[in-house]
Amino acid sequence: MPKLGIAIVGTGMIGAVHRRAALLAGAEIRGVAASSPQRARDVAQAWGVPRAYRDIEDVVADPQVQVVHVCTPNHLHRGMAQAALEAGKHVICEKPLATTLEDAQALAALAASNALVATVPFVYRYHPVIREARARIAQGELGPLHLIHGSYLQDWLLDPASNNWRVDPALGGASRVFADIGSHWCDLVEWVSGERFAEVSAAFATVIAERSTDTGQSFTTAVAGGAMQAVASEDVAAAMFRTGAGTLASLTVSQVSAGRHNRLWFEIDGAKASVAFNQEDAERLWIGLPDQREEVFVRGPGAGSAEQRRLSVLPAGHAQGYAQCFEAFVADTYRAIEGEQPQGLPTFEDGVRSALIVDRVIASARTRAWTTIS
Ligand code: SOE
Repeated sequence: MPKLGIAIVGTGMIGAVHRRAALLAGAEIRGVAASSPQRARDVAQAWGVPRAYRDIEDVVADPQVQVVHVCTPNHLHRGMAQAALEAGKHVICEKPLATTLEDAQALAALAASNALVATVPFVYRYHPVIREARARIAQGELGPLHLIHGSYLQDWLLDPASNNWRVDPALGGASRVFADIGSHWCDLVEWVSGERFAEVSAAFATVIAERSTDTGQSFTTAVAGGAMQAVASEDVAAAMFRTGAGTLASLTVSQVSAGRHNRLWFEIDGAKASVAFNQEDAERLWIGLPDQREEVFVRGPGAGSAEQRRLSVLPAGHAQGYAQCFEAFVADTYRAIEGEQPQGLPTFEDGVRSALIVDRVIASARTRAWTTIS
């Protein structure tokens, strides 16, 4: 079978992650587009790919490209993804799918009407123990749910000398920490628990009032001693949710929590058992049981649910993590393009769901009131 031809638009940290996953999934990278034609030429040379596209029009005019990976700052997602879909290309678009609910809805409608595969990398769904947790909850092992709680904490913006395009609402959108990482937690917890948030009460805080004016190329950039500017997006957020089934949930999100690099954590407590997951220790699923008993399910190809075993590509003890999640997500997207129906593939519909939650979280934080989600 001929290789899928792909283009990567946006060549920062996440563009490089897409590149690696695409190559491992057997695609041929036809070319790249970047923040300037010169950067596109530099990256094309460094990556050894044939084309350095001028802009998105140049990308979508390439008949060899069947899939466009949109890895740009958030405010460009709508225009890039729309151009690709209108040209009949399949799309993987980074999250958040768009900076407004209306834009996300328009993209999902376009993908559906053109019958194209369009996916969003909610990649934490691809940790094998996440599949295990979902299977156990679906089989009723937890019983009716009592409580969902957790946090997603990072520290890469702790230093006021750190800045990034995500901090600027004109580039990242009206919410930063919630749209950037709270969105992952909500997608994951709704998908694992099988329950959907119906209402929310949220609050935002900006705890670092000023940051360096230098936004750098990478999300780890910190520039000491430079000029400072006011911050207009939230560093931390807290949200309470109630699901349609009536289960209460709470979430704390931060990008300024020292020592927490990428700690997405949740616990789901049911009448018969609890499960807990920590993305920084992603090989293990904690299972709490009555009578002071507890168990740990360890990732591996030999046990557990079919999806857990499918995604366990290494023997137990040979740690899998973020990179393998991304690889599995991209490979499943390409399988869907070939006509398969991989389980749990996050699509533009999930991107719309996420945009709806973010929209209602922002509304609740602004009005200081409980707000209906669906
Ligand atoms: C930065 O907060 C970031 O790279 C997010 O944008 C990703 O979605 C998350 O997976 C890791 O952290």
